[in-house]
Amino acid sequence: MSQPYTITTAISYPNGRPHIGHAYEVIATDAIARFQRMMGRDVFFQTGTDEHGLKMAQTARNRGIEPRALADEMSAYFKDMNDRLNISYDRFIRTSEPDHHRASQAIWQAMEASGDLYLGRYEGWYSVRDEAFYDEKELVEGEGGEKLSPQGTPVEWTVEESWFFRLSAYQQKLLDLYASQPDFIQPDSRRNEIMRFVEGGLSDLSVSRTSFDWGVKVPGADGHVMYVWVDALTNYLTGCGYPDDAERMARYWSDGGDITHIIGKDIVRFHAVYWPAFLMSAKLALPKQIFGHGFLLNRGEKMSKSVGNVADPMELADRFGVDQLRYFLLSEVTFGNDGSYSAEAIVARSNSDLANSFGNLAQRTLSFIAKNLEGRLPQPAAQDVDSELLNTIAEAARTFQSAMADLAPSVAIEAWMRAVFACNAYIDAQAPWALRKTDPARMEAVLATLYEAIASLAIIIQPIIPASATALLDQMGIGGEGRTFAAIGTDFYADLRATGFTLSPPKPLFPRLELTEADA
Ligand code: ME8
Repeated sequence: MSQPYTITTAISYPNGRPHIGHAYEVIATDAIARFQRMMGRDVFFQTGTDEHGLKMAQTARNRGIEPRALADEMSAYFKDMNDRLNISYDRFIRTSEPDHHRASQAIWQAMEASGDLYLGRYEGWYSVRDEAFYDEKELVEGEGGEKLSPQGTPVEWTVEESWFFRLSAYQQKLLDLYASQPDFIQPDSRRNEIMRFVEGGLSDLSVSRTSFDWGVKVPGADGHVMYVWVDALTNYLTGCGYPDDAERMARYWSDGGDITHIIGKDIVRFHAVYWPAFLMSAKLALPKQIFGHGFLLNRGEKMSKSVGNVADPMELADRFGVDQLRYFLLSEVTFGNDGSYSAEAIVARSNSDLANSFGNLAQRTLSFIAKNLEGRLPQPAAQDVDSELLNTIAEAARTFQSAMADLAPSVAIEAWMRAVFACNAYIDAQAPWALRKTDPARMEAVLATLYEAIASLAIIIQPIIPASATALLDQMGIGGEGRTFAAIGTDFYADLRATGFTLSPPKPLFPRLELTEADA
């Protein structure tokens, strides 16, 4: 059986509609999941919505509706966004689902059995916006002298009876984990931040609330609901079958398993400190890696509702195309760093790479074959220049694979783009249209090289622009079993030539995008 690979996004708060930051995270994770499936892995990819907590309860109250109604309404937008963006999730989890409540109560009981939970009284600062507790020493001063969280959000003084998790007992175990598994937190800048935080000492964590009831009930403690992050983090286990499906757990959540959490930089502390501590306490396997990606900025500015510069990913997809948006986000932003988006940048990137370079290469080659060979597929008769081009593409395929395995999609795309350029240089140098009269046999060999080259480029780029790559491979007659990295560099369309497949005049894949006044 193929090797399992578990990958997740953060689950989003459905207190409003999804924004482009949410879209970015699922698109990046989807590209990695699709890539791993191409590598033959048995992928479990989960995303979803984080529906409990004070933030949801307050937003619902302000709208005069029940939290569940808010969650139902907004979660649907997140699911629709995923489907529209061609996200190949295996499960879209909602933390209000019964199996998730069951998993959260089970991990609670496991932590209790380890002696790590005790009843006490919380007195301290809480940020509803971040759903986070902060130590006095972490707070910063706002412009009006008010206290703010390190993320710049308002904090309120909170006093209530609460269960506590003995986080302080895990300081050394966490430091040992970071030392023995240097890739546990990536990129390195995030790892250093977390190590400094843990070295500074850990206070026990308040893990239940009594002032509201929108959450998972604490087993055996009437009036207490779990702190939203306890249940939120547990979503990863729920999808892997915890606590009832031992077989599924053994596959997707076991010691030494390949488990990756893709999250944004603002929530690395929850994933890299609290989460492994909870798992150690409950005697469960740890993930292999926490990757904290950067933030997307609107023309370099932080997005905020009050500024009114929060982009709706569905609008961008409708306006520019799903694959254009996916390609832009993954090529433009180095994964791990912050990045900026604007209509101009999306249009420029899509036109230069997809329309003018790759699309045009495919379009002019395939129309030429359809017209001049009456759709018959060209017969290879390779010369050195032809093999050189195909070697360049095979090399790009290898670079693409290692970059994707390292969670570096922009590096992978760059390698692909260099191969596209090499093809365009080849077509200009070989000028098949000029050979039509002078040397038809050589013309055919050149077209055969290009056919293989273009199909290979389409195969490579599938995880990034799945719909367009599929459409191109369909037009070219390359079947599902030929769409693997292993096929690249072999004469994988020999069978297709033998079947007498006829190529129809190709449909353009990437229209040239234009800016309108509305984009300014
Ligand atoms: O944090 N650019 O939910 P969330 C890129 N429910 N990524 C961004 C972003 C931006 N401008 N803004 C937010 C939560 N994100 C919790 C997670 S996981 C067990 C619970 C990312 O809706 C953010 O970093 O506030 C996070 O990874 C994800 O979007 C959901 O954010």
